[in-house]
Amino acid sequence: MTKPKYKTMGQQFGRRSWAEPWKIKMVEPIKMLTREEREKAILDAGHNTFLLRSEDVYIDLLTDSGTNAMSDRQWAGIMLGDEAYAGSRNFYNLEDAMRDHYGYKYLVPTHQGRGAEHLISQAVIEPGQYVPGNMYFTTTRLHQELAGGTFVDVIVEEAHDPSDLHPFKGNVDLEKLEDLVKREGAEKIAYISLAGTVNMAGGQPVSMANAKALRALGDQYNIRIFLDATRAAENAYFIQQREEGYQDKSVAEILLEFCSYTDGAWMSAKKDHLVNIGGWLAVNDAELFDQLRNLVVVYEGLHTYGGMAGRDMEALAIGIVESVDDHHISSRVEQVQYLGAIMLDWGIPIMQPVGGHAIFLDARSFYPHIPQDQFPAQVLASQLYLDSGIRGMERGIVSAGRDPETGDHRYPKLELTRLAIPRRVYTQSHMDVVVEATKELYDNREQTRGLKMVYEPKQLRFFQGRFESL
Ligand code: P70
Repeated sequence: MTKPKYKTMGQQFGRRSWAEPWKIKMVEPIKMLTREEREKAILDAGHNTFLLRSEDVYIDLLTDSGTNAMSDRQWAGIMLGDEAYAGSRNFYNLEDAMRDHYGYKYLVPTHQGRGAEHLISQAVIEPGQYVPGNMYFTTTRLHQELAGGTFVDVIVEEAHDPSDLHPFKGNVDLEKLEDLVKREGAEKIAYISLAGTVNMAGGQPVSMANAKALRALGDQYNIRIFLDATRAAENAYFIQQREEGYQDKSVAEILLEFCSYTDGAWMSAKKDHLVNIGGWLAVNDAELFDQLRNLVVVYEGLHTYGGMAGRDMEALAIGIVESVDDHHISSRVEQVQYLGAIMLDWGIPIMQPVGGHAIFLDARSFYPHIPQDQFPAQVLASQLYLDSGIRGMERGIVSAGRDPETGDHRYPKLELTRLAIPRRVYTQSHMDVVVEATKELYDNREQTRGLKMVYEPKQLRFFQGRFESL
């Protein structure tokens, strides 16, 4: 017999192959437009991928938020919706699931993550206070600012370097934090804003040791810690894979321990929890809970639905349980790792190490000839759509917005284009198409020119801003 010519993907990586821990029961057809059609679509969208119609997109990597595939059980849960205005049984199922897997005492449901950010910011920030955190997130920081707070970045320095291989680039730099506390006084700190797998840093995790040390510091100065738990299950998986002493613990156990070092959390359930809409806020302090429960009825809905339908809460309760399953989480994160490994192997500049939910293309290295105020990451997102109908998102100077004091652009060190992978939606073949398209752009990068902004909204300008080619 002749030597076999072909290798499976596992063999190419020197391991036994594994496959997704699910099979497909229903499909949603997608199509690729012609180059001319895509050209028209991206011009109509002002080079902003948020303004494209989803029907014009071939592989949609705009976000992993609300774009996940629900399981048959979650869909069955939809039929069990108890649409009572008050006291829906689905709320109690959600409360139980949160307590079992996150361990907080009290739950306030919200329509999505930013609803929860709004409530916690209004409740615990006094105007003039600081909110230190491990890198900003757009909506989180905006709500902190709207409540009169000032966000202060205290993430480790390594997080700002796209090629640094630190395994926990989401960690808080405890020295930076303590300096701020000593300089301003503990009473000027509203709380510590900790995010599990830091979105804007490339989906980088926080170690358990860092969370523990943060707790000690919080106790010493009497400062509370609130967790953005949006992708904390993915954070727990990285701890299991990378941190000494956690290899034999389940993701569920790790998540519970991680949360135990914090005083509460907010959640965009549209990510880890595998639903299309939903969120929550949870705290341990009874008095704070009372305050939040009063606020939620003003802005979201009654405290037993908070803007969600009963059926949404049921799908979410089931999603929480599925999200901490070790087989699920490893296949989810490893799919992202697979895409990243090939990109790195092919010399495409990406943020390293590869995070949990997305590949972040390093637009500065991609287009060194395009200055930051000509929006290289926006250019890259636009070009990727034009080349192959793949939709990503700008995460650079446009996302960073303007400094409220000076009015000038904020110039972030990271100028990234994010390709976020929805959970349980795309296969390995889709990942292969993505990496080949990106390589094509990389090979032809020198011809590409910058953009100018022709329409700029005041808040969160990346959502609706418009651009023209230079
Ligand atoms: C994304 C989405 C949402 C998000 C998050 C973290 C770490 C809170 C939220 C808000 C959607 C998005 C939001 C703003 C700009 C671009 C995209 N992230 N914390 O794609 O939650 O969307 O439910 O209100 O990642 O990363 P929600």
